[in-house]
Amino acid sequence: MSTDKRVLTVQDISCVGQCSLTVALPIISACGIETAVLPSAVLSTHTGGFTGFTFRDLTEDIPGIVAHWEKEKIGFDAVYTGYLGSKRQIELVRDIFRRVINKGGVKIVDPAMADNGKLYTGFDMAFAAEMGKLCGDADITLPNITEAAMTTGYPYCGEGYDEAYIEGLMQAVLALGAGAVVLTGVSYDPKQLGVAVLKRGEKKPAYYFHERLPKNSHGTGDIFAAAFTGAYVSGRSMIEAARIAADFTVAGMKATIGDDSHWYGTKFEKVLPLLVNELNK
Ligand code: PXL
Repeated sequence: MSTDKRVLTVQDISCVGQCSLTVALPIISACGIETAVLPSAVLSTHTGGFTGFTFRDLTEDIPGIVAHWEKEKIGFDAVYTGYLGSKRQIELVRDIFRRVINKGGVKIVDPAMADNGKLYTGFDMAFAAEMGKLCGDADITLPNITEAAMTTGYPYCGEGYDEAYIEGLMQAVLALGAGAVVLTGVSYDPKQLGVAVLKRGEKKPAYYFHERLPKNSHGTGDIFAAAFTGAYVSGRSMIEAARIAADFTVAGMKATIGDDSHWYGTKFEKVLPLLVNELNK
């Protein structure tokens, strides 16, 4: 029997915008992993800055797709979910977790719905609460600070926080039921930004910090989550996968800074060889 891993990723396809599936498919594939997709919606662009985008909801296609996979005995070693369009889609993803994951398979949930204290266009707090349930089903969930606060009801306090706040926030995510939390966008020093990893049963998170760049770019959460999934499924530990994914994301941001016409995305394609080389070490 093959020992190669197969990952399913469930999220929208934004035709233009370097996010969600147009990021996950190339990045996880570059990690040498077979990547199956379940597009939850088709949008002409992402919703972060474009106006007038189209949105075709594919919710009604999901049950038939999953039933077919079950009939064909198709299973996955990991399911990684990102942006989802509705509460109903979240329910269907929870059902996917119960039906098509191989024994020992991993559930990775990026609750891609908010940043900088604000929900993305089209979401409300009822959606955030439903996303909290999906995070609770996950073996590993990858929120930023805003998403962690909104899915748990923990207070959001912007930039002025300390280690006790971050550790309390991470414990609140674990209390949803998740096996581990990988929190992005953590900073205790204006020059550095990083990731904190806390597993159920542990008191203190492990941290990985990298330089903070002067400008953010769009889609970095999706790039980080896809690279984390690729590295973790390739056999790296959580903190190693977080380091590899963070370094890759920063390299993509560096390739983007300076091109103001590229406000809508991050040029991760330019730095894919770095990720491949790192995983081949
Ligand atoms: O990058 C997250 C994301 C994914 N999908 C869609 C989005 C966004 C963020 O804005 O709009 C459709």
